[in-house]
Amino acid sequence: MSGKFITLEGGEGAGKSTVLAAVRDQLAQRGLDVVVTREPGGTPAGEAIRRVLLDPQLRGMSAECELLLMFASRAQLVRETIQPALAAGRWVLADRFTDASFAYQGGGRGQPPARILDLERWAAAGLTPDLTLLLDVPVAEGLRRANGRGAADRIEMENAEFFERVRAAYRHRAAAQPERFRTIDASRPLAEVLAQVQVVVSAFLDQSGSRTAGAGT
Ligand code: Z5A
Repeated sequence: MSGKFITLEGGEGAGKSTVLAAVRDQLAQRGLDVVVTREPGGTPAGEAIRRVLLDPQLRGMSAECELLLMFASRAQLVRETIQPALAAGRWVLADRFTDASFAYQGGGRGQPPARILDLERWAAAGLTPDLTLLLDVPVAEGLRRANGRGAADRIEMENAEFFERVRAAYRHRAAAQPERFRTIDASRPLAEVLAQVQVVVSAFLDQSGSRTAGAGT
């Protein structure tokens, strides 16, 4: 079976970190060689960029600067980690990817989608996930969960209206690309969320296996 690229997306407190661990285990149980990564970050350069992006002291950062830094991190991750892994037949599981830029910098900050698309083609080498799990949770519930953690980072300091725009952009994107997105109702109890994710990933694995076998690779 050739390598595939799976991403997890969602707003604040949607449960990505929790679900990511379960998906990683599910892939590993199928004997797949899995590379787990995250954005922004995932490489030494990307993690340095992440520290700048999330630094609460840098609240004056412009939307343009933020967008370019997100793609600077992504450009490095694609070339240093994702493309080599996929070329070697490994599977890549990422906590966020370009859909987050369409949601946060596009929906949240109002950056034009066409600009983000240009960056996706250039900086992210046009790489698109094979499967994206969107963990969808009402903003108030997500913020309630996230507030249980430590001090807010620069982006977490945004108001509820910002996160409503982010959520709307994610949902709009998922509706426009149903072949790639699977939307999970992440407001349900964790056990139910994990069960639904497992079914979705199983179906994807079965489909990927049969497609690969059919292609004779
Ligand atoms: N960002 C961007 O703007 N543009 C981009 O292109 C990219 C990113 C790539 C860092 O992302 C920030 O960068 C992020 C988007 C922006 N900013 N914000 N805001 P990140 O993914 O590293 O950080 P995050 O979004 O802040 O992740 P998170 O808040 O940690 O969310 P999570 O991983 O989805 O949540 P969690 O830690 O798994 O769960 C949160 C809590 O809820 C925890 O206590 C869980 O036990 C609990 N939980 C989880 N699921 C449930 C259910 N179903 N019921 C009850 N409780 C639950």
